[in-house]
Amino acid sequence: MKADIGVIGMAVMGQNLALNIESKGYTVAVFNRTAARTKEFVESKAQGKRIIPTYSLEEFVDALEKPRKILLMVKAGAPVDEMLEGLFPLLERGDLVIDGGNSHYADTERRVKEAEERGLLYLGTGISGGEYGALHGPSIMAGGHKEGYELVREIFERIAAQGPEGPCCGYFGPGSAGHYVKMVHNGIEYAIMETIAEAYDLMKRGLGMAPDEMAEVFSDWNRRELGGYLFEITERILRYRDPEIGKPLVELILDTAKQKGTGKWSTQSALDLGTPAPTIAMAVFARIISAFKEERRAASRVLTGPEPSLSVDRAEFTGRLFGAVYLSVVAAYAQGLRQLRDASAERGYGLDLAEAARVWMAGCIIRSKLLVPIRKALLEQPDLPLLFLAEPFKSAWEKYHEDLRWVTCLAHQHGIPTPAMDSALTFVDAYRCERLPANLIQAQRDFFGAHTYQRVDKEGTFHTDWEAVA
Ligand code: NBP
Repeated sequence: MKADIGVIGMAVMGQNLALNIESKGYTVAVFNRTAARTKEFVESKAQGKRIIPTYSLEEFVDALEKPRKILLMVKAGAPVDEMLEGLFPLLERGDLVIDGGNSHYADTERRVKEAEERGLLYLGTGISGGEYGALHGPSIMAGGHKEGYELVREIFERIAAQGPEGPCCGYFGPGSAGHYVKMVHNGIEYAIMETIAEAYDLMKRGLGMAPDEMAEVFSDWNRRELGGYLFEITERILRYRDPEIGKPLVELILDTAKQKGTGKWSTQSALDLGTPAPTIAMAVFARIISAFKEERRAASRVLTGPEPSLSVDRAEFTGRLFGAVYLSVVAAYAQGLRQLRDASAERGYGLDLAEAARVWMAGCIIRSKLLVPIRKALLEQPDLPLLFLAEPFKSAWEKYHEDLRWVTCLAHQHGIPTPAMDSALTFVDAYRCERLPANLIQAQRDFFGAHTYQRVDKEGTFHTDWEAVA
């Protein structure tokens, strides 16, 4: 019996995706560079299942029904190229390779072309939801050869998380469109996580709240329009106690966060495109600063600042913190979606942003109740420049912007850093400002570099000999 699909890479994601696909009635061939891992997987988790272990690439390719469908779940970067180098020569015209890892979109663009030159089909596919999602229903963002997507559409639709508006998988466009959407998804994820961390810091250091008390606040927010995966897990994390010590585990965790790449790539691409994604960027920088633990420890003894404790009414503060967090989270989606819009225009992806919102509704880290009104706004106005211009976000800005100002102002007065919330506020304040001080910047550029400027009172390009006049 030949397999319907093959999975290469038997680490966490590959194993769970193979089990998910098998559970939907398909036969799956599996292969891993290190044979012991395949053996262990098959013996521990795949007994009695339609899973065919293979121990060479030739055996793996032979085990597959034609046209072959191969899902690659190996570490992003050079391992993908190494695997493709061995795999491509064994495949036949019309076979499909799907890279389901977090590959950089530029690598995917190159690999799609390499596959095409060999008559093969290729899909660069972002898969979100981590280990749990891979097994029970991930969110799948595919891009590359459309015919390739049609070959696996049925499998993807069956293994994906089932959202309120259909299975959370979709085809986003040619080339690297799928991996680009997944990268920006991760950028949004960074910004929401940083916003939540700032809210936690304000409640903990500012109000002196205990983890259980903060969990109650997150529980309340979860029941409201902010509810979503990251808020749910935060509530659970805050309630979790270390079984040995009995203390909240979160307080025992070292405060240095890693940033593996996709948040950084998302920001790098935003800079290249000239699209504003400051809240996502600040979230990446916040993690970078957190990693300077020793320097921070030393600086904390040298650089003074105000006491973090806030003398405010707790209920009023947490009430207004909701508004600040709400607007910051909307800013994260607004910036990410704007980046997708600009990338699509520049790279010819033809992205459907409402479809991205639909695919993010379940199975992924940024799933949120907010995606329902976000999708509605994008369906009504597919070329919407920024979420804040559409309802219900326009009204939310009016309702909550004073809360965001009040919360960040208090944070500044008490020396508690809130880079994501600050950037969300200044981003919208700059976006809604008809006249920014960039006129002075243009004058400075013209002064020192003769870069010229345009005027508001007449047409043309101008240069002034500022030294002569001054
Ligand atoms: P890892 O990213 O940890 O990669 C381990 C796998 O890559 C193993 O199967 C390993 O084989 C294989 N591999 C390596 Br390392 N170098 C190789 C090479 N040169 N040739 C062939 N195979 C090689 O696995 P993962 O955490 O399951 O993630 C897989 C992909 O999915 C990654 O791109 C990841 O970024 C992405 N992703 C992960 C998550 C998550 O929650 N973990 C979520 C979403 C996306 P070996 O056993 O022989 O060393």
